[in-house]
Amino acid sequence: MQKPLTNLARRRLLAGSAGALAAAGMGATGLARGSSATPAAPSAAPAAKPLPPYAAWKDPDSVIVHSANTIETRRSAFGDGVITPSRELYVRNNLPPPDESVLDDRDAWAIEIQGVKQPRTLTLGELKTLGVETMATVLQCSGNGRGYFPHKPSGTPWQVGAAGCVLWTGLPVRALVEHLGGLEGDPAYLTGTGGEKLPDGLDPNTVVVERSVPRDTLQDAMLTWDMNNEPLSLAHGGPLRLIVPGYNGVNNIKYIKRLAFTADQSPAKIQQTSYRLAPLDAKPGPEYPSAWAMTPKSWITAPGADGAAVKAGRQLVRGVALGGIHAVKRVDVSIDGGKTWKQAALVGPDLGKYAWRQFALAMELPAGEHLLASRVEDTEGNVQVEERVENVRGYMNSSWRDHALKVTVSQA
Ligand SMILES: Nc1nc2c(c(=O)[nH]1)N[C@H]1C(S)=C(S)[C@@H](COP(=O)(O)O)O[C@H]1N2
Ligand SMILES: [Mo]
Repeated sequence: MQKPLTNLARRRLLAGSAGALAAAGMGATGLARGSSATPAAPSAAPAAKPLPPYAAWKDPDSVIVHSANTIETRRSAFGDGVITPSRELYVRNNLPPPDESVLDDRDAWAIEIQGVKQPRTLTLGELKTLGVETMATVLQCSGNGRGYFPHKPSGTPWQVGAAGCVLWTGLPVRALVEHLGGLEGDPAYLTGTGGEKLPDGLDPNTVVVERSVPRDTLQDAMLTWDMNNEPLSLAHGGPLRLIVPGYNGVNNIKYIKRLAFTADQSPAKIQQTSYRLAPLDAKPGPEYPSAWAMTPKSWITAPGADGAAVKAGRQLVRGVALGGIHAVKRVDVSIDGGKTWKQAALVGPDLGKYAWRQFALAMELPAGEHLLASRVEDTEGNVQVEERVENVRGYMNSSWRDHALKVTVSQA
């Protein structure tokens, strides 16, 4: 069956070379970034990168392929539903994923559990007999919004789309711990280890994806095997993935092969020096805060995202808002770059404090340029920050100013 052209695809066809720019991730979204962004010459526009084989099932119109291991959702793709469709969800791999064959017999996947009274290795098949729960969480890379840091940190220049709201089904970690007799002693951390094959000849600690988070996250953490009502794909960590709700993406270990309750944080580089919020002139190290809990953040998704045309008149200003580790309380919207604000309605079902909320507000938009911004407040009174917290690697950008959307409204 022929797929109807999405607005985006149609616009690209019409736009010609501008479409090629957009497809290469340098189009309207890049231009909307702010005054520092300069458009690339159309003649120099590289072709859109193809989706890598393990993610070939993603919707090419909804994503920006930065590299084989970094794929971002377009701002305009965050659409009507509260859950981000799997085919539109971003992908981030620090290492190439394991071989597709790990999905041949999912229930045979084994995970070692340590730091409990009865440490042992369990198969996914056994985990499935111990309990089940479904939960919605925001999955967001700590580098989401890095593209708005003026010092151009190394790493993928994500805009808004290294994030999504996802439904997970799996076993609550607290049920697993109970089943294994409880914690051994008083461990400070929960440490998860990824099951990728590590390159030969390197110290494993320099490459392994192993992250430690505070022990008490076990209360809400889950070992998941199903995402958005489908068996977990290889791209997103199948057969088995740790979800630490409210915590930055990197702590949500894919292909998890070991879950340990430990006295110390992992010695891996990804724990000790990467994902640390160090000042601009500093060398990141364990003395700086780790990219753990997410902070309140929201962004506008319509109208005018990715260069979509906007006509003067009544428009529904829409977006998504997350609280991090606390629920969203309210969202305010501005169409004048933050001079004046109006409270938006929270719409869609409330899927719990770790999910994001959609918001909408009908506004009269006159012709001309407008800077659309949104600002979320959580139930503890924490308000989304106006300015980014500068840090050398460009992590955790929650600035409402950086994420504001510049739209040019034409005469109706
Ligand atoms: N085993 C493993 N887990 C991992 C990673 C990885 O490279 N290997 N990347 C992390 C990072 S940095 C992020 S942002 C998320 C991305 O999840 P996604 O690809 O399902 O969107 O997974 C995290 N878990
Ligand atoms: Mo990430």
